[in-house]
Amino acid sequence: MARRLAAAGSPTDRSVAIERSPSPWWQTAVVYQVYLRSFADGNGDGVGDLAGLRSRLPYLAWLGVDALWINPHYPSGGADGGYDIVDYRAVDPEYGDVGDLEDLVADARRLGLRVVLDVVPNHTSDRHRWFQAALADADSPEAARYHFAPPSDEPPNNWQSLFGGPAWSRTPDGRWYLHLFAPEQPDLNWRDPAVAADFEQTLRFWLDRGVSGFRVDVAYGLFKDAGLRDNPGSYSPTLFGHGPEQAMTWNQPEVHDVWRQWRAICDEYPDTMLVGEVCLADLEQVALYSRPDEMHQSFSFRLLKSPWDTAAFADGVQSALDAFGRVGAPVSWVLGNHDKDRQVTRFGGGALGTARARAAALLMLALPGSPYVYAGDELGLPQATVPDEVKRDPIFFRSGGARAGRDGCRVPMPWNDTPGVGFSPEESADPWLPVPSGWDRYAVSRQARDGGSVLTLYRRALALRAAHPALGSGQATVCTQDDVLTVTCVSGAETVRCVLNMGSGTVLVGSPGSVLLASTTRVRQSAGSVALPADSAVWLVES
Ligand code: TEU
Ligand code: CA
Repeated sequence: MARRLAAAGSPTDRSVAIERSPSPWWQTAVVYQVYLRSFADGNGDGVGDLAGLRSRLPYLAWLGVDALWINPHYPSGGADGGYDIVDYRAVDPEYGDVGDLEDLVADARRLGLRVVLDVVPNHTSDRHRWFQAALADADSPEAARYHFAPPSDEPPNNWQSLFGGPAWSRTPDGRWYLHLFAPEQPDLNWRDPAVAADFEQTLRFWLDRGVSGFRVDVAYGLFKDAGLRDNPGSYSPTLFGHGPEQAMTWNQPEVHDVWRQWRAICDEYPDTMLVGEVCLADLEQVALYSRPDEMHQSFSFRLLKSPWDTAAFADGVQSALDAFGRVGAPVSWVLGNHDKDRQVTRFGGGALGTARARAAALLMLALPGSPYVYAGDELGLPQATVPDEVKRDPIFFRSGGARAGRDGCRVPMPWNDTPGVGFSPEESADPWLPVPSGWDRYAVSRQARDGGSVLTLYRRALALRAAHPALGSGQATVCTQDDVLTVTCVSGAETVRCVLNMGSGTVLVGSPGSVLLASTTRVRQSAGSVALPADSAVWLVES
């Protein structure tokens, strides 16, 4: 009942409702994103798997996160890191089987961790039995579940694939079919009711196995303009996502009914949730996907896509608080994921990038809502250099090498300082992507015993976040002064300020209360003020 109350009213009503009854877990959950292929290899074939992940669950509990989201674990054609799914109700044999997933969920639960799966409803693999049947027979019911057009010289419209090139390819018999991503990822036609019916079965299949919900891939897609008309403009990677230039391809109003249906299904399973990947430029539009009867959350990618700039960060925080506040949904904060260069590298690399990533982590973990931590960000991993010969990302290939692709944030996790960094058992096959040399310096085993490591900072921050309601579930106010961004978080009698110095010199913060946590050891507190060096952040508590 708490959710209904929480969702119904204004942001103010919501806080009243939360105080009346314990809030649903997902409103403030710290969710750890596991890139399964690169997390931990249990059986020594060089590929991360469910057994490996299961063996590392105690690490996640020790770290202090609340839930994990696992990137696609399904049998896949392997064209896009698992996002080309062949069978939605199975586990890729490389990763284990359905029993392993059930065991993972059970172990996780015992450790107080929830498991969220990835689901990919916009497109299937070209090897999916539906697409195979559609290729074999243009008049089959399966053909109606995709977007086919009869043979002709030109593709049906001007749409472009997000991975480069036209969004239309030809079948062996000359028909066109639509793929907004790789040609191996044909788009489903959600105007065919058989598609929705099948996904309902998929959701129930996994919910019946105890998972706590789904991260929904390309949730802004699914429906296309009914007439498949030309887009008014071509896609330019605008700062925050797609806009009106792509009006025919994305964000069709019909898609919201799908989320209402999925929400109704989740409502039958207590304590489950949906988080949507909605890559639209307009955050107000993104938030509409998390109205009270739709998905519980939709990612706010503003901070992920902001440069190290005070105004951009302040706007990233404030606009998300405003947009999601208006619909009564928590903000899901994202600083890193499997599609984007690592923070340390984005923010300048080396010691500078690391200092900034540490400071950004304190900002994100202070904010009210549900932060997502991408595996390896808690180790301060930089973007890895992956040699072209071993790259896997279709973005690299389809751009003819012009775009580096996403492999550099998908290399194996370093667990210890042995030569193989403990990703696989000893004497195993080579890992599927090479471990960069020197990666052992980031290993969990080293950082866990280093009081100054990024890992120790995350662990302390998560423990404090759990202990202080102002952190993660307060009312937040944002203000900037020159290059200093301050977020004041209030819960009951407690106030915690997160002060982030994005400028190039030390600043003095007045009437600070006391330092709860700082992103650097170079913070100095004296009577009445705190000296905060460039590229650092601090949590200050007043009570
Ligand atoms: O990404 C969807 C998406 O919109 C992409 O444009 C994303 O922003 C891009 O990869 C950034 O470079 C999702 C998944 O997160 C991604 O890994 C998949 O490749 C994609 O869907 C297709 O399923
Ligand atoms: Ca393996």
